[in-house]
Amino acid sequence: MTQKLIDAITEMREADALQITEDLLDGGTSPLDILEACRNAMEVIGDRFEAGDCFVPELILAGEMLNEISEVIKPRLEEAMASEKVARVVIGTVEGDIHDIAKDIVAFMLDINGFEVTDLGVDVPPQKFVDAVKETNASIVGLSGFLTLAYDPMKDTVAALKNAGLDVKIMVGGGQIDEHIREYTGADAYGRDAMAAVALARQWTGENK
Ligand code: B12
Repeated sequence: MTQKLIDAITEMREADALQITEDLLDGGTSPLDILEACRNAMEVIGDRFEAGDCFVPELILAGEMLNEISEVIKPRLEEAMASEKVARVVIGTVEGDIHDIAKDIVAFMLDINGFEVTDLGVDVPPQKFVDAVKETNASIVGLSGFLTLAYDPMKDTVAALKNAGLDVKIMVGGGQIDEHIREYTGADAYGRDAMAAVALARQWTGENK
């Protein structure tokens, strides 16, 4: 059923993708299945990009389509999920890195699962994370990064948060990040995907819904 949506996204048919999303929701398809279809579509586009079969404008358009689809499904997901916020999370893509499609999905999933999310955007310097944690009193920080060049800014951000004496749990994730890199950065945990981020946040807040 969701194959039509995957096709519309990968064929860059923006209006169709939105219409199909509405139709799927009206037909009873779960918003989570729609998110999974978006992830599959992004995988196809990522493979094409790496094979030289599509280019930067397509990647940017795909990112915009995913944002629009997220906006359409968000109200439906919120209806089904808890509305009371359980804890505060600060998230961002670390300094030097502008990949935000995946970070947006993680922020979105945390949000609809009851976490109050402050999204600092992309290319975020360490001090900005420190300031945001102080301002929001967040107990969890999520660092996203896709570039090899993001490892050091991630490490610097973890160090800045620790040096500021803040009592936060830090999770890292993104394309190239794994347990090895987590250890290098000094973060508390690595999450493979948005559901892992939600599971970690729940574990850290004692929330086991
Ligand atoms: C889309 C894309 C872009 C887009 C980004 C658009 C956007 N708005 O984000 C654009 C075109 C802008 C771009 C630019 C560049 N890119 Co690029 N890009 C990609 C691509 C194709 C897909 C990444 C993506 O969004 N995947 C979709 C997401 C949804 O998939 P996902 O990873 O499964 O998502 C989950 C996890 O990542 C996890 N997660 C993510 N963050 C977090 C955080 C936490 C806390 C947790 C727990 C989990 C978590 O949860 C997500 C949701 O489930 C990848 C290749 C690839 N296949 O990964 C290259 C790739 C990441 N890019 C790459 C490069 C080199 C660049 C450029 C330097 C290219 C250039 N020469 O200009 C620039 C970087 C500029 C910069 N300073 O950042 C390289 C990185 C190589 C490296 N080792 O450093 C890659 C791997 C391509 C390649 N093979 O060469 N890119």
